[in-house]
Amino acid sequence: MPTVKLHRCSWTFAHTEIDVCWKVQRALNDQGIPYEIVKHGYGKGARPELQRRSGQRLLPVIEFEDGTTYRAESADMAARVRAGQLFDEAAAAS
Ligand SMILES: N[C@@H](CCC(=O)N[C@@H](CS)C(=O)NCC(=O)O)C(=O)O
Repeated sequence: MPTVKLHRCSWTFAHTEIDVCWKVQRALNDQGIPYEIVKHGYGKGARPELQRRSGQRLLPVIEFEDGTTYRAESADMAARVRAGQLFDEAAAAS
């Protein structure tokens, strides 16, 4: 299975569903999808690299091995992971 990078906040209040990054991280854990964490500082002005890669500045973002990125509402991202469709290009296009 390919490895992905999970771009997420550098901190977390608690491992709860309120933490949007953790929501996606937990889905990856539960699905057994290997990932590396890339931590980002907080603040909309602090993420020029994320902006360049994904075209926007919010986290979480999943980066695939080919460098393409996936960003949606965290609940939708987690649902796609849990549905086993993370690597499904049809899901990405929908
Ligand atoms: N409703 C969005 C919220 C995304 C969001 O606010 N992400 C935070 C995670 S820390 C963020 O990037 N905040 C920094 C900012 O707004 O610049 C989701 O669930 O994905």
